[in-house]
Amino acid sequence: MSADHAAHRRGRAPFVGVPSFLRSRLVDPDEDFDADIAVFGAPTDEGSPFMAGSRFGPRALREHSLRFVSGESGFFDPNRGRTYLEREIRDGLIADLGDADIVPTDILSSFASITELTARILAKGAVPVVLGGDHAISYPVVRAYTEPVHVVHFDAHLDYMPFVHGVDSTNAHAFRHIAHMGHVRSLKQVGIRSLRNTRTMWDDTHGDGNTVVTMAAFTELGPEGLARLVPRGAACYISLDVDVLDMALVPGCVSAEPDGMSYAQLRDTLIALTEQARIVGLDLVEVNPVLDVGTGVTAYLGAHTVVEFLGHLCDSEHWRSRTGRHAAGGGG
Ligand SMILES: [Mn+2]
Repeated sequence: MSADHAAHRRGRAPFVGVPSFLRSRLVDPDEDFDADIAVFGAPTDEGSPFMAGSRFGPRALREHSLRFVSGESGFFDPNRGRTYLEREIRDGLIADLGDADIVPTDILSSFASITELTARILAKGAVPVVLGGDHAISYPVVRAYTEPVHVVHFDAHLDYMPFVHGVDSTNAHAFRHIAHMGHVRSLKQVGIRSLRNTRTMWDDTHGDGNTVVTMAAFTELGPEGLARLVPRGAACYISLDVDVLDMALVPGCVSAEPDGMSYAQLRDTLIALTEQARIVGLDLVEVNPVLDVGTGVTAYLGAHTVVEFLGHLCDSEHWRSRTGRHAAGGGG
């Protein structure tokens, strides 16, 4: 039987079967697991004061990730003439842990289960890859770390809203929490440009010693210059709001803004970070399938970003020395 036929027989068409991220093995987090990368969903949008719907993000991202699965192991990049994630997929080094428990109307309990699941993954020595959900979920993820981390936050917005009247858990508050965590060594906020960032947020994040790289500054700095803001070899957590990309690219993102990054700018910056730092986690948030267009391009682009990032992460020098695994080669 041809490989192609076998692939179809095993239900590999993207619209067939139960979707896990990249069709990786589904693992019950309550049971023992061994993986280098642990993907899970944080399907809550109760931190969205405007239009809800990003709770459906993890499911849509998983569905669109299936489009990168073929009868071959890994994905092939024609621009670079080589295959990525070949070994990771063939050897089952990526696991999908399903979703964190979400308790509707009880955001603090949902946050607690997101933190608990992240901590469990870190205890296993795996790198968490978290699919949002709105941007409020980054706070409970980052607080699960115990080692010192540098946080790189891609966004059009500072998400640095003051805590007023006890409101502190929306998607506009996460980075005020994160910046004040003892183990967070630095916070870089990249792609900032929205005219809805307030002067107060701007003054506060600068006052707290964070680095703000506006879109104009990013254009000057470039991907390598940005990556060099993180100390070489340091532990780095990346939080990625899809609205860092230009509005035209993300119709299914409620907070989309003009004058954002091109995909190539974001991709090259993510690659530069995998080469500069030791990546210890990633979240991708604010894909809202309810608002997306019929083709699901925003979910597709979100899945594309995570898949391509993981390909380069697993190919990086830091990753190879961490896992003791060497590049599979994959034809290049
Ligand atoms: Mn944003």
